[in-house]
Amino acid sequence: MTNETLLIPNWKTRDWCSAQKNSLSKPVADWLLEEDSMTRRCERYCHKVTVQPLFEGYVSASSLGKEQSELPTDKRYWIREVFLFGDTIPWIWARTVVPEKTLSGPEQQLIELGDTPLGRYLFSQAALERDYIQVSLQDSLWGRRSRLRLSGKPLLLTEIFLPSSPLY
Ligand code: VNL
Ligand code: VNL
Repeated sequence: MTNETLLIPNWKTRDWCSAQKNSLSKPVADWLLEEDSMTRRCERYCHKVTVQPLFEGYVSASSLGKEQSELPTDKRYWIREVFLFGDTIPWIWARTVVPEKTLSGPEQQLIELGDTPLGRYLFSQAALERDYIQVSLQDSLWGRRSRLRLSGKPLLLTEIFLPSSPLY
């Protein structure tokens, strides 16, 4: 694996629009509009999915990108950024933004994921809902952004599909 393939895609300046099925080709829609766990989906295309955390920690509202308008105002936000690998190949760069107020009760586990894929936690939760999914195409890379709720409390997920991912 070369360093080049591990470049973090540009996410801060991306424009997002609501996902309209008819504006996406079938295979792209099939990936971007996946409603079940992306981790589980990736597992169908390789032997082993692993996540490599790049950053986990709190930031203030001022260091969020355009994400701020998608989430309630809070004092701090928990950020998790990872590369998801299919076997040895980086497939997805993913960023999760969790307002501190969301981290009450069982949701406190979100800050203890380490190298456990987020989906393993999220999709074991009965109280998971999705508000919306948005998509984006920039620098030839597809991305999607979802606002989810756990027990009614919001979090924002961004996933950018890297050139070697099976989406392409
Ligand atoms: C979603 C799907 C989120 C699969 C995931 O988080 C996932 C989603 C990791 O419904 O947006 O693995
Ligand atoms: C993670 C893994 C996040 C797979 C993802 O989307 C994802 C994670 C936000 O472990 O943080 O698709």
